[in-house]
Amino acid sequence: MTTVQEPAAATEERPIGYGRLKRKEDVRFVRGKGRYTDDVQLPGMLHGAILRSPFAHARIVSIDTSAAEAHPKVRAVITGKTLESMNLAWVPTLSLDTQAVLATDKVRFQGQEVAFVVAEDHYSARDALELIDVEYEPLPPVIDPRRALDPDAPIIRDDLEGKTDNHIFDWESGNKAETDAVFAKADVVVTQDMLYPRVHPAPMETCGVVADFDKVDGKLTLWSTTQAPHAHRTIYAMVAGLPEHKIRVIAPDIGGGFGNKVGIYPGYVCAVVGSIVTGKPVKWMEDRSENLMSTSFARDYHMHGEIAATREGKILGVRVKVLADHGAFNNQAQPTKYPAGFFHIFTGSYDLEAAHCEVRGVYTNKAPGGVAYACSFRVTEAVYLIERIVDCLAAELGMDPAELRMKNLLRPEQFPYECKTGWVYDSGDYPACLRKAMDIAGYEELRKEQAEKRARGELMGIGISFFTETVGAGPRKHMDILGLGMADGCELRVHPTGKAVVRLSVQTQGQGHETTFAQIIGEELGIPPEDIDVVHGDTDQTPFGLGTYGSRSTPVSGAAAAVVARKVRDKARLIAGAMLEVSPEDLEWEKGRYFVKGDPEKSKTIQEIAFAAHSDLELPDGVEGHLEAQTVYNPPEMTYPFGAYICVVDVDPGTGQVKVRRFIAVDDCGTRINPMIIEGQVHGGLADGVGMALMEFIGFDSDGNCLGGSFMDYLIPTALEVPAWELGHTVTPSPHHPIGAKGIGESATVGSPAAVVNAVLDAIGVRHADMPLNPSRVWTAMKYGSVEP
Ligand code: MCN
Ligand code: CUM
Repeated sequence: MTTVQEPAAATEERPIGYGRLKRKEDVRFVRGKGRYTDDVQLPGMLHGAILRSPFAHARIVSIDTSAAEAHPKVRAVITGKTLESMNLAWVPTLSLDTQAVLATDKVRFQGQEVAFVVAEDHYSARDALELIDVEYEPLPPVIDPRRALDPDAPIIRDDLEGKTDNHIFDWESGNKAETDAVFAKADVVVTQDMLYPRVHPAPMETCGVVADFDKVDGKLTLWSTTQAPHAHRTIYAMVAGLPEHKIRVIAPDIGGGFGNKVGIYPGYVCAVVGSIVTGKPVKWMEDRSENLMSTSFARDYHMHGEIAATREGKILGVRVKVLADHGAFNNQAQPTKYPAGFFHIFTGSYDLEAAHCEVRGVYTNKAPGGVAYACSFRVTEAVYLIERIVDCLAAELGMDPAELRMKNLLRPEQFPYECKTGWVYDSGDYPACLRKAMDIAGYEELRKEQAEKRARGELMGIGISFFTETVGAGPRKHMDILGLGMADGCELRVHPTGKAVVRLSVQTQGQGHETTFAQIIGEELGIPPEDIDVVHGDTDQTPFGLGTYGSRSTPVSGAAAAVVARKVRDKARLIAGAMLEVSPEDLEWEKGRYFVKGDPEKSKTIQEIAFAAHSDLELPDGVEGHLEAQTVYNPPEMTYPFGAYICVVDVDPGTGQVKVRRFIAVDDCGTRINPMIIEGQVHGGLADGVGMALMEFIGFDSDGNCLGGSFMDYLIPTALEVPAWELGHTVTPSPHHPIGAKGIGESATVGSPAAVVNAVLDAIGVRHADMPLNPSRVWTAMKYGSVEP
């Protein structure tokens, strides 16, 4: 079993006891004993497979399933027609659009779901797909979002009544008039177009489900790769018309989510229908290409940025126009009121006078989605935009990019700080954070080295980015998903012997919640973390809450855990008073026990109190037996982690190959619960950032064929492409979070791409080139000074 390391003395590094506790869940993972959706085997279980569209845009003339139905091992073939009869052919999306489960009229992206085969085994189901005869009439596709609103563009969503174009939404934030005024008086205005290309979270485990509908008691049980079991259950209930208590969603172990597992995919609905139709459990697991081609992508933002400043380098304002490619159905996952996610935090970490953004969303013949891949709801795009354009400004002014940032960073005394688009940043010391990163990097020395190398014709680059994140969605008054407020429940029960079980509404996909949530409870109650069982990922066993994404687990559910533990502690005080025959007010808490003020020998440990709570002890009036509590935590505000990143690259002048030589990351996520887990989160996110900056890209040819449909084409970083990370941290607790913690899960993915790109462009002396900066694109940029998207 896990051994608990001695809680070290409280330091800046370790305000929460137990610190670098090894992960409890790894006991099963490192032994191959994890239990994932695909490990679920049920008696009589059948297997589903999906027939997908080869075309990006085509009318369906006919579907002939007779040969597939005649296959000896096939039990059912489901098409859009079958679903229409159940009113399930179209379902609502997380963005209040509709999405086809199986295409009825048209296919609208390559890889769209057309038919679902249920067979006795996985291979027969796949074989039978080839027996389905679909006649398509190809239509011209819309691939380039910049052409989507042309008068002659084909209409993708002719299923929507009265729809005569491919427009989805227009959204704006900030003050246009004030921003224009600031630009009019500025000495310097720099303008830059940039694309944050379409990328994919590509979790190790693809998406899937096992659906088991029990006809006798009418209960549907789903084992599924979901980041939000409770939200999924409610959505299934609303869509399928089943009562919630007749639906159980179980998220077993999950092999990475990164936002890919927030939504409900057509395959899940088909598996449910397959189980209802056949009366047997049905498993559906997608393969790698299906995952890359059809499930939630990320980014795809075409951004036009403008920055205004004085000649001395004081930033005055930022103005942005974004064209957002949302694919064929608007199935972006974000709080309802925010069609561009939290992009409007694009003013970043700087103290400026005015800002304004306009975001326009359009349909194209591509897979739907839009918010995934450790994005903090589009903060990734926002950070990239501001950190790129600040570098463009530095180049224009002939200023060092670190100096320009230092000059404009928010100062500690400005917190809480309301930015020009309305976000209220809770806490931070930005200059100290950047200075720390520069010290670790040896920034001034690096610049000297770079100058020497330049003189010899060697290309070395140094890139900086400073980011502000907003995580912890969110205050109910500001945000909801499909009308569900974003609060999280938590229940804590201390057993008679002082062991405990805590039930969470969030769901880990690898972030280590079974460990860190036990640490939070342990810190509050003095019960060792190994004595605390963390239950999550099963709607029949956990309280309602909206799940894990947007790095909200620590800010919201982590707060709930601290609050519920404090409730238990308050109750334990009353019981300890009865045990010690003193008034509860005369007791003082010290981690793990109550003692009588002025008489520390007279005390009761939390374990003794737990036993007494279940014993024949005479309890004071109004105090029920047992030691347990529950809570629902509605965050008063978002939390604002931040960080300073510095990347050092060498570029081969002959081939354009980029080598990331060093990467320094100083993060501040407030109070740190488990520094080891935080470092793991940061390492992973930095690798993501290097991947996006240099390698990852989902492209399409002019017919809409997806060019990133396998790991041969969609390149993800390995240990070979990344350096040994150099991490540092500062600690600025959140003033409104019970333990001062902010989220960390997406910080590095959000903050790092700009540092890498800034470094490469610094090396080759080009103002801007779009990601991914692979050798051919870097080479082209070196030769021609820019490179087409
Ligand atoms: N933590 C901590 N101290 C803090 C903040 C966090 O010790 N001050 C710990 C937490 O206790 C938790 C982990 O760090 O164990 C991440 O916490 P948090 O920042 O709250 O993020 P979430 O748990 O909500 O995770 C979601 C986030 C998102 S949205 C994506 S995307 C992403 C990420 O996590 N997906 C991941 N990191 C991932 N890591 C893995 N291994 N797999 C994924 O799918
Ligand atoms: Cu936007 S990816 Mo994470 O929030 O699951």
